[in-house]
Amino acid sequence: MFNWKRFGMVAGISLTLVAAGCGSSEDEGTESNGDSNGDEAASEMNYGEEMGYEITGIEAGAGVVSSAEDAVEEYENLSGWEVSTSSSGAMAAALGEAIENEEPIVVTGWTPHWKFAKYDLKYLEDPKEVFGGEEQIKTMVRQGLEDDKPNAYKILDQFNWEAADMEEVMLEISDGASPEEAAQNWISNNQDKVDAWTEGTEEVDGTEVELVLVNWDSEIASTNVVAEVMKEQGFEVTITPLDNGPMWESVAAGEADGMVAAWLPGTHGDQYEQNKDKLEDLGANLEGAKIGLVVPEYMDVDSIEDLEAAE
Ligand code: PBE
Repeated sequence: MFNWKRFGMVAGISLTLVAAGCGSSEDEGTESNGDSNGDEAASEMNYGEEMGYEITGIEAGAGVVSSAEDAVEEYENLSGWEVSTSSSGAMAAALGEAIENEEPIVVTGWTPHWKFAKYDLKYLEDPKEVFGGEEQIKTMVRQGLEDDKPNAYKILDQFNWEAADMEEVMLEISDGASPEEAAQNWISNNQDKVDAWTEGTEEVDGTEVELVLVNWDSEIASTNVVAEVMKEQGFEVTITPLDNGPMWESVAAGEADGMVAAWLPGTHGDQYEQNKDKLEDLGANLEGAKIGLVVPEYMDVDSIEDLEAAE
């Protein structure tokens, strides 16, 4: 089957690349004025101006975007900066383009993510701790799921893996595999882990389960792995993509059965507070997650405080 969605995406990215290519020839002209050589030129460069004082964000509802907006408020040197919003895919494309042209870029980033395996990147230090510390990714289900669909509940409860596992799936998807395909490959190479998730459950005959997610690369990986495992157990699984707020609300309202995409305590702290009384927290499915501002290694900045305010 021809994959129109992917074709559209690739075509979109190539067009953007062409556009970026045109833009950067002008920039190069400016840069090659004077004796620009290596490090000296880099430290003299005002990265902020070159980036239009823009932090390249992702979906508007993402926690990392609100934290970036808080950072703009809290750090004096970010006065005049803005956080642009688009999508995780557009952010990744912008990052790839900037790296190809060795241009500066600041993105809202997170771990686990395939970008760290593909590119040399670093988190900017965050002395004011606006982005918080290490986080867990937790599983949340609707109230009543345990009684209605005990086997689905138990698999979701027992789902638990490591950052390296998630990264493996994400990387394969970013290299072009479909989420289902990447999930199935991971499952067949990690049958021991999967067996622990289905332990003590019985197969079912077409019981419907609806999982919700936001189309963040990390959650596409985890949700598809859980869905494929459930399908192997006889469930009919639907995955519904939503924005962050609606993802939480749909589980709290009992419209969806569950999600494996709750980043806590910081990133989704507000959504958790608003919905916690109406959903069931099944605990962490992954430890050691993190969010922050991420830049290419070649940029001569180490801390958020090294960025320059807009004049
Ligand atoms: N993320 C990925 C999400 C949570 C998972 C870090 C982009 C967010 O910022 O809300």
